[in-house]
Amino acid sequence: MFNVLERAQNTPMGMGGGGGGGGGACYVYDENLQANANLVTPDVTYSRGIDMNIPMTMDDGNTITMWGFTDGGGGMGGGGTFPSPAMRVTQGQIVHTELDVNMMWAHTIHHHGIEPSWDSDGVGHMSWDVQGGNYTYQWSPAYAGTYFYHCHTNTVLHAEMGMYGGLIVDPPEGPGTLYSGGPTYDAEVIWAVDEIDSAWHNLDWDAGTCGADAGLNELNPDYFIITGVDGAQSAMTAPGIAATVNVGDKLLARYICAGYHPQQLDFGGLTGTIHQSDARPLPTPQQVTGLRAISGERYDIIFEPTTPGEYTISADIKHWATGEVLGTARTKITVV
Ligand SMILES: [Cu+2]
Repeated sequence: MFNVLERAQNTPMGMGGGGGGGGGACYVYDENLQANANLVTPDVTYSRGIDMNIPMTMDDGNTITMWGFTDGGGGMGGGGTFPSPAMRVTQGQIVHTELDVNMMWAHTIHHHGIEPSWDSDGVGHMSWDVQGGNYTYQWSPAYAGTYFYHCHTNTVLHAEMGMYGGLIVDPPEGPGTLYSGGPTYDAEVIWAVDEIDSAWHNLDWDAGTCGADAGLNELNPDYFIITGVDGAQSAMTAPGIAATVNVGDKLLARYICAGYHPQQLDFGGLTGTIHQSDARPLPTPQQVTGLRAISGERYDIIFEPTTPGEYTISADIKHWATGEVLGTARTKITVV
């Protein structure tokens, strides 16, 4: 274990380009990382490394540094994306997620909404923080639907920095059916709506754990994004976020509230049907023209538009206490 008091006196290390260094860390974790003792032969394996220097160019021309996971390979070699590469598995499969953290800073993977045993839950301090080594998480999704995975070390910061990716669980019927025996769809989009406070993006990986006030109780976002794309303008046309469908097509929107402040969605004149909340079917599907969500929630919404046109989907990010609209991210459904 680190000596917290001693380390708190050290000068925090700047992240710089994401390379080298270490030490000065206040985040306390068990350095005696042990292998997962309960592994069986998996049906699917994902490999994830760490990249803490992912440039994201905003519509205003500014570039923000994001953190994220790579699709295979560990260490400092780059290759990460924001959001991190999605995982897509079939209900009931046994899945291994191999996390390689070949660096001085700790990270984990928590598969949000999946219910594994404690040693595969990836919650820092509760199960292993992974640093300078690798760890294999084992999980098996019991319910089809929309999930996401994220780092759970110094979570307030690491999730805000972008360390998350989509996680889709298909029913045995495969893609095109939301859940077993449930509704079908012809096309799908992922809307992971998030806010970014660019002032946080110069902080050290353990900011807020050194006793001083790092300001992590104040999230003052200046960018509002959808699935890693600036929601000011770019998300209006980004593939996989914006969609063009025919009248009568069924478009599934997999919506993830990936930010911290509550979000108010408006479907711009379209009516959607909420079939699932947090990957569980609603007893009665709900027809809505928008919805409100809080951090970590997911909704599976199917649109079956009847009238050609362009429909702007907007997400207002509202201050958690005051309700003030801090900003809006937008995308578009075009019906032809
Ligand atoms: Cu992390």
